[in-house]
Amino acid sequence: MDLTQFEHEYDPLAIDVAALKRNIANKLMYQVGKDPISARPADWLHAAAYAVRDHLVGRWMKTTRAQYAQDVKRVYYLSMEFLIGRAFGNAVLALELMPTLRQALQELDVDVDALFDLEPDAALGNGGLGRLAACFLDSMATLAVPGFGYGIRYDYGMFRQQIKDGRQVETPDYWLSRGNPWEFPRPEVTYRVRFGGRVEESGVGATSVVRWVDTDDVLAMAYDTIIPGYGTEATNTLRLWSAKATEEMNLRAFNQGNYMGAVESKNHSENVSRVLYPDDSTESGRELRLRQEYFFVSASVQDMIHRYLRNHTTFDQLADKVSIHLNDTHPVLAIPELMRVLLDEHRLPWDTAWAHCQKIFSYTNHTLMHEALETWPVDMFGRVLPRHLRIIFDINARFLGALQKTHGNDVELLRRVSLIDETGGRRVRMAYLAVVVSHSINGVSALHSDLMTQSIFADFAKLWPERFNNKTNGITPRRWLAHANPGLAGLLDSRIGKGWRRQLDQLEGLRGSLELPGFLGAFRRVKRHNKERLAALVQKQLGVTLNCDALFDVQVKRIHEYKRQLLNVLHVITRYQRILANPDALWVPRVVVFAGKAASAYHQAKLIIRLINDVAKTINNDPRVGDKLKVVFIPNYSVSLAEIIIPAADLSEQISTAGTEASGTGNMKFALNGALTIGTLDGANVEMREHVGPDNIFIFGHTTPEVAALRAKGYAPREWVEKDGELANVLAAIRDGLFSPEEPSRYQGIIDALVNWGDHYLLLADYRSYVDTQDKVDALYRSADEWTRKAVLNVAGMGFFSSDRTIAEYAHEIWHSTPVQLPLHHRPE
Ligand code: 4GP
Repeated sequence: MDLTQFEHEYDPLAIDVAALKRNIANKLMYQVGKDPISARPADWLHAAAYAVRDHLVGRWMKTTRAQYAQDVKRVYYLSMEFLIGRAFGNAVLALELMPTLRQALQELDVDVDALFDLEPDAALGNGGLGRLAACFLDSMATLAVPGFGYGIRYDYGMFRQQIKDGRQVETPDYWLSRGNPWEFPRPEVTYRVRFGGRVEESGVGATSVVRWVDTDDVLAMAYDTIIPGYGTEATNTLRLWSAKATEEMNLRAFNQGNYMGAVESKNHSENVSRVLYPDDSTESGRELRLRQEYFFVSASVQDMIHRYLRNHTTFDQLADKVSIHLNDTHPVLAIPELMRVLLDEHRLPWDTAWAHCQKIFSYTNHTLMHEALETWPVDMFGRVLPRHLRIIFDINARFLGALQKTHGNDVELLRRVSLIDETGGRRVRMAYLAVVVSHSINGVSALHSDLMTQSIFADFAKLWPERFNNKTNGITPRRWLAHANPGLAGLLDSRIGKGWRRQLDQLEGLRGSLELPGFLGAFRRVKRHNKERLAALVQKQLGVTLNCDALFDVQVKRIHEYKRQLLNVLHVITRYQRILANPDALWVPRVVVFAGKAASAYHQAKLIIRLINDVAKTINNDPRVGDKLKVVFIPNYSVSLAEIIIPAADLSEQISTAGTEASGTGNMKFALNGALTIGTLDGANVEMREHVGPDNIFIFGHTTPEVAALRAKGYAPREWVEKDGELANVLAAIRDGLFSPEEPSRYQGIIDALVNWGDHYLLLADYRSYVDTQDKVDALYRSADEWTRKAVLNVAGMGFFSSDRTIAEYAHEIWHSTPVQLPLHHRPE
């Protein structure tokens, strides 16, 4: 291969196969400590990762130096979750190193694709919120927005999901067991994080001194990961905190021979960064979550203040140099923490500290679900963070006092907006705290941002309308197209050039290819190839053979009642019953793919997983059905699995009850990869319809106002069953144990939820419209060119949904940050 054709703008070594090969061999010997003769694939993975990482380090230092020299404003993105997935392929892509790497490894007799597959996912997140944070880091680096991601380096990420006898079984995900070549441990960057104790106050008024004493401390140690930008030398840093005990062990206990006791307190304090989701069904689990939240924001606030003070001697410019973005409410403790640091440690007056905070903080809401809005019992809060509780009470008193002045003694209003919920046990309302302080509060799609100001934050939106805004989510085209779908990426390059990776709007140019002879066929061949890739995975993991001529109908996302995987199942059963009733009709063959995890204590979601698996087993083994319908549940949904599944989809299921899905980002990934959407007018589907054109998306079901109206007039699910014989048959099949003959009543809980307990998410009300729309899907799929044309138009219309667009909006309108200027690199002659 002639590698000189790969012009490389920044890194002349990137096309030097011999140098890379030498570097990999060196890393294997001197860093991994292995002889090539005995090296296992995992050793090669590490050696290659270290060699590739070297190429990033130069860019990283250059960016950091430029950031200091230009004294840029930094954006600190605080998030409990960063669902970044694998780092290797992403780094190789950013460095445009693939051809060189491939050849170097080939010459070393190592299979590069097998190496990529060995890397564990960094599953430091659960779903959309964490994955959005990862896409944002990628876009911030690509746009050279000087940013830091701050989060927790969980020892155990999102659990590993196994399916045993159709049921979800959770096992720990010890993703670090083989070490992580992408992180730089920074033992010298360690901060003390305090818990508990009590508050002492001396003096009065402006001279009063508050001390937080007798605390129980943990150390937070930094681990840094480089976030490469694409098509730029700019990088950013993801800094994750790991808990270390303040004392390695209790020496006295050790000397007395009490070895377990000697390390007990160490283990206890280090628990704070152990797991992503502590069990929230117990008081101690909930308290651990509160401790985690404080742990990481305290370390992060200390770190950013430390960095600021390296360039400044007063706090006057703090708000010009620091933006803190709160990714949902989990990091909201950063507010009282920054107040504490400024008041208690740097002795700023309250009003000055407060004014800084109001300019520094901004907040994104990601869900309207009431149960997801965090509140903490005042008792627990006061026990764990007594100083912060005082600060929150002070903020609240000033806020309510000011409100009284402007709005009179409207007791109802004061009660509704207070930072302390006094109904039942007293609780601190974290979302309200975020809203009272932040200068910007945004939702994540046009619809969600509207609903947010009409529902959960209605009072505040009246008080401060100027603070509320929308920033529709986006996804990074690097990972979700260039990396995940090399076939489509190659086709796009040949049609519209390579610029779409940074300017996703250029996809518009595809419209001009629609009439080109051979283009639709080429597009279909790419899809076919991706379907074969997925079918091979399914064959290997589940032993189910898929027909790649079938329409691949895919729903992958967390399992949750509002996302309505169950509605999808109702359609699958409908189709099954229709096939049995009329086996010789010309069916459009379908493969229905599910994947997703249910929270471990979410009984109903786990029951849905089991039903999917039981239905799959029944249908897949029914000889009357054959290739006409197959159903698979692929275990352990993850970023790397999504990278295989999404490019293979023909149909994307985005079927949440209107008004419940804040945005969705899976919807964008599918359309970008040439799937048609079947969806409700919910979240970002609404905007997707505008961008891809209403003729190129299958919309069904009640709209948000219709949902509200239906509920208001008294929704009676039973009536919907009574008027729809097909629906009644489907429910009867579930109820009578057709899919669980060994335990016919297994799914009574599902029937109850739908028919007897009010069908909260209106599945039955949307069933008919959904099934009829699925018929339209079949009809279109029969006409291959028509289908493909619409699929292409979906790709063409997705420019708006790049996270680069989203981040550019955040940077301009919320953070007011400017990109770091990187001096141009001159290639040696
Ligand atoms: C998710 C929302 O459910 C999803 O609609 C949205 O696209 C995503 O955030 C990113 O904004 N919320 C969560 C969560 O993941 O944990 O609340």
